[in-house]
Amino acid sequence: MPPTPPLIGVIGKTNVGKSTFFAAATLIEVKIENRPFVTIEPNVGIAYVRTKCVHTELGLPKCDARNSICLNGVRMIPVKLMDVAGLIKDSHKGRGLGNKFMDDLRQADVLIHVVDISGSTDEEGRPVPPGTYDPVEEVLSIENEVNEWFYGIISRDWIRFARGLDNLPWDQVVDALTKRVSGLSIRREHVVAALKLSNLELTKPSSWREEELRSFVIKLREVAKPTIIVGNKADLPEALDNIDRVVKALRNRVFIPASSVYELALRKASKTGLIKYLPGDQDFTIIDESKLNPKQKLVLDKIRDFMRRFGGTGVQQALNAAVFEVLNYIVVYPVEDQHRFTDSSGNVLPDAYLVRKGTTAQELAYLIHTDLGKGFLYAILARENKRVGSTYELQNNDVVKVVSTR
Ligand SMILES: Nc1nc2c(ncn2[C@@H]2O[C@H](COP(=O)(O)OP(=O)(O)O)[C@@H](O)[C@H]2O)c(=O)[nH]1
Ligand SMILES: [Mg+2]
Repeated sequence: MPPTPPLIGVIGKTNVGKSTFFAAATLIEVKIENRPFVTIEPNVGIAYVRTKCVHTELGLPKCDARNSICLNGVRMIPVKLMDVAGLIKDSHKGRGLGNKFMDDLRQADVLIHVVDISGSTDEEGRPVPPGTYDPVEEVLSIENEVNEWFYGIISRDWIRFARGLDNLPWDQVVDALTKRVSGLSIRREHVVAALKLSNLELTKPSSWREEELRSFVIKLREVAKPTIIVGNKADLPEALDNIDRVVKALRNRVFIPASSVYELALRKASKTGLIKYLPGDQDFTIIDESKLNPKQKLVLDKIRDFMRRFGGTGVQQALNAAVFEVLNYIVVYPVEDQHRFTDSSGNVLPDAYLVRKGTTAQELAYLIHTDLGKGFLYAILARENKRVGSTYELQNNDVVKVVSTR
């Protein structure tokens, strides 16, 4: 089975622009024919990460993208995006929303935390004059909410659970912990990392004090649901000071200033043919000046100023950062014919797979087809025309043919 695309959860306070971000990120002019997955829930949509299509590097005039889209050499690869119900302070205590929040959140691989960088929504998510509310406070208090949700779930009936582990060897302790959190899409490697980060390796869970359990839960949340921060509404003048402050206060975090309304406007204008713009471009071109009314011109000028300052609107940059920087995914292109870079029907580079860094040639073979994985002999890197074995770790933009007994 082809790789499951990563699921990005958009979280944040009410009224910060989550739905606008979601609408912008999921609006694209070309639809994929052969959809790798369907939308099952209303708040889940398809967004795309942007990469340079490898066909340009290979000197080919074009490709026949099938599981993704190639627009003038820009390969847009689908990912799932979820607009998670809004959080406010203390919502883990049952204020505002029920368990829907956690039901959504547990499925996510990575989180985009949208904050109102203009400071125009208070801690309850009510509109206030820009510059009133402190976005640093917002980041910390909402993350604390998420941590409290996790703590609430994991700590339930903890003492009895922990005592049951007392006589088990360490490996089985880790297995039991993994099982306990598996409903939150947390994997064994996350548990192992969190135990290490909280200095609780080889200790008896029944001996942990509350603060140790808390520390474990927070580290677990950090590694299993890594989070980038999007400073939305960066188009408002009050945002500038706040951006500096957030960057200073949260130095080691991935932070991207953005304007979701600008990105939405650009994608709409591109769809109706007013401008030429691909998501993530640093600029756009007006197709026919005479078709624009004065108001549209003014808006586009403002958007252009913003993009010059920030290198884009920030929306596509955030999606890319979540998948490539935080989750460490790479792109690989499976082919059948390593000389023509095609599948068996002659389509050039039809599929671009998003896989975790560290994925091996044989694991890729399994993703293409179970039989291909079982009968794996070797793989050929098409660009280098080089043979590699089953444990070869794939590199970004590898074009790979698998040779198998089946
Ligand atoms: N200035 C500005 N306003 C925005 C931006 N994104 C969203 N908004 C506005 O913020 C309000 C709340 O947006 P919405 O997407 O519904 O927020 P949600 O409650 O987090 O889903 C709406 O009035 C949006 O038009 C942005 O990038 N810039
Ligand atoms: Mg919303």
